[in-house]
Amino acid sequence: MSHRFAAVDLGASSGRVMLADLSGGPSLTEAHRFANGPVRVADRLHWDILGIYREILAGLRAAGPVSSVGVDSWAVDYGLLDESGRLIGNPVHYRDDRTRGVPERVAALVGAETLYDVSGLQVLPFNTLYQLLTDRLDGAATMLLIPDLIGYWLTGEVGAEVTNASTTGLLDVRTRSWAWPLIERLGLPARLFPPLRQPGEPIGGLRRDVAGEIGWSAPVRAAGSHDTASAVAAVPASGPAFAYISCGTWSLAGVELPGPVLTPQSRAANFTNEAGIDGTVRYLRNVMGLWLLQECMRAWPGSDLGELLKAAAAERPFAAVVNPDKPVFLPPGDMPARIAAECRRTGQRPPASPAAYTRCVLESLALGHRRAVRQAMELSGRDVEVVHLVGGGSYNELLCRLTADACGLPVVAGPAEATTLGNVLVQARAAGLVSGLEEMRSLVASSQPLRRYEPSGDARLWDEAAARVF
Ligand code: ADP
Ligand code: LRH
Repeated sequence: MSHRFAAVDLGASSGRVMLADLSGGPSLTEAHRFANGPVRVADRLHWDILGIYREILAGLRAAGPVSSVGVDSWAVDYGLLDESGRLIGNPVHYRDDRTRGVPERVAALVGAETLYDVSGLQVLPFNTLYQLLTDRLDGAATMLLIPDLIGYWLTGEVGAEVTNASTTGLLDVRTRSWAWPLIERLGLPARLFPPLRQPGEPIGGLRRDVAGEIGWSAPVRAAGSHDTASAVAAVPASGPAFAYISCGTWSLAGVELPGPVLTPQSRAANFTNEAGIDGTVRYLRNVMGLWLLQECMRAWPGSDLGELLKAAAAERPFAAVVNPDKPVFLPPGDMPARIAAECRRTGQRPPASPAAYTRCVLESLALGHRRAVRQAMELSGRDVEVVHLVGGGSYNELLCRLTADACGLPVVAGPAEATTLGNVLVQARAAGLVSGLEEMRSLVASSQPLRRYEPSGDARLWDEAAARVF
């Protein structure tokens, strides 16, 4: 058997097909990377799902033959299939505002406490259940989350991988099976929800037409198909005393636990209990993430990330900070204007240059990281000695340093491609090449470049800044 595995990793800002060689410590090659993002059509934001699929096929062709293929992507979004298995409509982007008012209506119908007790999920306006309640479901036979939809197109097999299913709001957090009584109470048709599959489970072989198009064939296996589940599986931690921040378009910040925390305090803090690999719970909160900077840069045509970060490092600290998690920052649009408005609203002078905005965004994110890590520790009782920051954000030295200072904890940055590593290591484990989570993590720690940032600076300045925004 070859030790080559392919990961299709679809992030909100870019998709990639990565090739991993596991004959030594995992070594990664990027077979193909392509831009991803929302497409507005009239009053609706979509994903360009067929364009994404075309790029996946191009990536698999470039990768060449492998032992197996795994697919992961961002959570919550889905495609609907009709009776004959054809896609109905074009999947809607989670930043679309079609669910406005729906979480409140559902809470009034079912009770916010009941909802949290069943699913353990934080309330985000785009959770799958809210989206489904706004959708036309009459002609729909099956709902497939994005990685399951791609898996279906590659193999012809339907199913719902459990880590991503846990972001729907319709999975029972205790039993990890579909929450049928809740589904019924919400009036959602049971036929929509396909059988669940576990990370590592075989999905099927590539369809003949797909194999013909890419020039080779291989089995497809379920990865931890929620990108964050794969990323957390590849955090290079040893022992349990760590927090993680999976930092890309979003920052997903929290701790890994053996079971859910469903207390009223946890619900009030809007912490989520998402399903991790091997029955673990990803106890975390969504922090708005580098979306803030991506969206600023869209408003500054020609800007260069490296230059902006260099200039931001020289800017005056704490000139202006915002709560990064304000819902006003969620949709696409003029981000600098929204940040300026938030600064004014909180009695601060808005940043005056792209470098100053960048500084503001990174300090604000560091504050969001600090709040999420501290609350995760408090609410779960878990001790944390180190924060692992993985994902594209781990390249951002200023953000890593600010996060260490804000949290008052060491930050170990990297790997940037943790999601891919988690995806392929779960496949490798299913093939018998790796034993379990612990070995997966130690393989990552010993093979990938990591940087450590010790906390420094005056902690009181962070306390003051936090008091300004939260
Ligand atoms: P996603 O999976 O959500 O698309 P990624 O994990 O790929 O996100 O992270 C993308 C982010 O990583 C970019 O928005 C950017 O801010 C950051 N990033 C990527 N490369 C670099 C780099 N060389 N230096 C600093 N930041 C980087
Ligand atoms: C990160 C992510 C996150 C979800 C969001 C919709 O890519 O999967 O975990 O909350 O996208």
